[in-house]
Amino acid sequence: MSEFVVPEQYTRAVNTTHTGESFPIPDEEKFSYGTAGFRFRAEKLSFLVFRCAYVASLRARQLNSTIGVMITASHNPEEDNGVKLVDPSGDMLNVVWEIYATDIVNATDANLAAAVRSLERQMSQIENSFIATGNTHNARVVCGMDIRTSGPHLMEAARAGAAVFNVNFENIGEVSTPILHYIVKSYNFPQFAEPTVQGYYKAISDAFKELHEITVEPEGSSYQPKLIVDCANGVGAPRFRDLLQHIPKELLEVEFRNESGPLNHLCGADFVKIAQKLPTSFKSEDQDPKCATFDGDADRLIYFRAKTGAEPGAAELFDGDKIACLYAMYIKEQLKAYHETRPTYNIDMGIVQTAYANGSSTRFIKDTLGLKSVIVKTGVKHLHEEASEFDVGIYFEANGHGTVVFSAHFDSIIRRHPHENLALRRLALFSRVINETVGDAFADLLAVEIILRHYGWSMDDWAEKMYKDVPNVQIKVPVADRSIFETTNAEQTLVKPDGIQKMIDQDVAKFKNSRAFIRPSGTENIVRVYAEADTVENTQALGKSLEQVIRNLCIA
Ligand code: G16
Repeated sequence: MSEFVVPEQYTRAVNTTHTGESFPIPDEEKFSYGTAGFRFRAEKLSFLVFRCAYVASLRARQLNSTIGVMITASHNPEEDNGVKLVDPSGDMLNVVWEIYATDIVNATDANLAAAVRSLERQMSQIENSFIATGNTHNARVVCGMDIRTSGPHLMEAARAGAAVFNVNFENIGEVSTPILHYIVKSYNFPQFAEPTVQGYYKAISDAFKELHEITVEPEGSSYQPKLIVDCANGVGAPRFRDLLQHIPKELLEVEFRNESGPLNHLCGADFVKIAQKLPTSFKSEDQDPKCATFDGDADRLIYFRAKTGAEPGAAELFDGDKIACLYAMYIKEQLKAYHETRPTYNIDMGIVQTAYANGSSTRFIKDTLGLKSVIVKTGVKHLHEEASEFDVGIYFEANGHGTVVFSAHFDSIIRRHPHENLALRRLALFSRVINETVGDAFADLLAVEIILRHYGWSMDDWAEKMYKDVPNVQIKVPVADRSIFETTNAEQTLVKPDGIQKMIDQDVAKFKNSRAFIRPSGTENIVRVYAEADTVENTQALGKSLEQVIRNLCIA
C-alpha cells in the first residue's frame, strides 16, 4: 500500500477555508454523520471533505464502481456546507460506511494514516473485495456541488481526497443532489441512462412527454399546465431551467422566482413548510394560484398557494403528505386496472411516512385509500429502506422529500411489458418520470403535473377531493448541545433527558385530538417541536408550552 499523504491545507491543524484563511480544528472536536451526511459551518469543512472523498474512493475501489460525493448543506443557510455520500445504486451511503466515514473524519492528524491503513486492511480481507484482487479500474468518484460560495474550494478538497490513491475523479459542477444520485446510478447501471447531466434531462423529459401524450384530460377538466416556482435562490433555478428546455411550453409553463438572492432566506421548501407562509416575492393577491417550492439543492418539493380567509402572506400547503397521497391514488388506480386484466401477478404497494406526517394524511391513506402507512425515523435513508420492501414503495416526508421505489418484480412485469395495456404503459412511464434513487423536486413536480392533468384537477380540486390538514405547528429551538436528546419509537418518544417525556405527555393531555413530540435535528443545532391539536389556537399553545419545556431545560 502506498503512503497516505495529506496536503497541508487539508490537515485538521491547518484546514484552509474558502476565503484562504486557516481554520484549525481541535483534536477534541467531533463530527457526526447526521440525518443526511456531515453538515457544518463551511470554514470547518476542507479537511472533512478531503477525508470523505478518500472514504468515497476507498468504497469505489472496494466495489470497483462509481461513488458520489455531493457538496451541499441543502436547506441550511449559505454559511453552512456539507457532504452527502452516494452508493453505487444511487441510494444514500450504506450505514456501515457512515461509521467508517465518521471514524476517519474524527481521527487526529497524527492518527489518520494508521486509521486509513487499518480500514484498507479490513477492506482487503473482505471476500469478493476488488481491493484484494487489485481490479479497481472502474473505481470512480463523481462529485457535484450546489451554488454556495464555499463549493468550488470544497470541490478541490474532494479532488485531492480522491487523488490519494489515484481514483478517477469527475467534477460535474453545479447540480441538484438528485441529479448526482441519478448519474451515479447511471454509471453503475449503464442501461439506466447516459451518465451525464444531459442524460438525466433527456431520460426524465422523454418519459414525461411520452406519458403526457397518453394522459387525456377528462371532460370539464380544470387543470392548468402553468405554475410559479420558488427556487429558494438555489441550484434548482439554473438546472430546472435547463430541464425545461426539453419540454414544450404548451405542456408546462413555469414562471421562476427567487433565483439569485440569499440562499434559503425567507424562501424555499423548508421555510414555507415551517412558517406556513408564502416565500418572499410571492403575494396573497398573485393571480396564478398554483405555486411550488424547492429547497437549496432541489431534493424537496412542496406545492402551495395563498391561503384564503387568513392573514396576508399565509400559505396553504400541499406538502409531502399530499403529494404521497396523490401518487398513491394514481398508482392504485393503474394497478387495479392492471390486476383486472392479469390477476395472477400481484404487485403490492405501500406508503412510508415519518412522525411529522399530518394525522389527516395517515387517516386518508388508511380509511380512503385502504392502504397502510408505515412510520419510520426522519431521514430519507430510513424511508427509502422501508419503501424497498414493497413492489411499489411510495415514501414522503411531510417536508417534501420523497419518491417512489420499484422492485425487480415490478420491473419484470410492468417495465418489460409496457405495451400490453394502457395501465401498464402509464405505470411504466410514470416509473421513469420518477427519480427512484432519491427525492427529486424536478421529477416529482413533473409527476404531480401528470396526475393533476389525468384527473383534470385544479388546486381547488386537489384540496377538496383529499383531506384537510389538522392544525399543526413545527418550532425550531436552538440548543447548545442537541446530543443530550435521545428518542425511541420512530422518534416519537423522548428517552433522554430523564423526565421530559412525562412533561410532554402531560401537556398533550390538556388538548383535544392532540399529538406532539420533540426530537433533535440531525442537520442543524436545534431541537424540533411538532404539535397537532383540534384548533389552531390549541396547537400553538401546545407547541409554545413544549418549546418552553426545552428552554427551561437548556437554561437550567
Ligand atoms: C435532510 C434529510 C431529510 C430530513 C431533513 C431534516 O433534508 O435528507 O430526510 O427530513 O434533512 O432533518 P432533521 O430534522 O434531522 O434536521 P435536506 O433536504 O436538508 O437534505
